[in-house]
Amino acid sequence: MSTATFTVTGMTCGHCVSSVKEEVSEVAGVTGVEVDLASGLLTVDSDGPLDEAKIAAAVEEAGYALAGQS
Ligand SMILES: [Cu+2]
Repeated sequence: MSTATFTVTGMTCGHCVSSVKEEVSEVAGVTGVEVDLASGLLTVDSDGPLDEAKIAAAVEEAGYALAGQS
């Protein structure tokens, strides 16, 4: 199990947080997702190495942008 932290831009409210959580949760291997609205931090737990491109795609699917891994 590993944990990676990313920065997401564009989230403004709790609904945004829910959308990001929902999409990122669907990425293969992801076992847990936490989003902090104030800081824009996205914390992803996974049971194997994470494909950052897939996380970025999921965040974009929700309507936001991945600013990078932190
Ligand atoms: Cu919102």
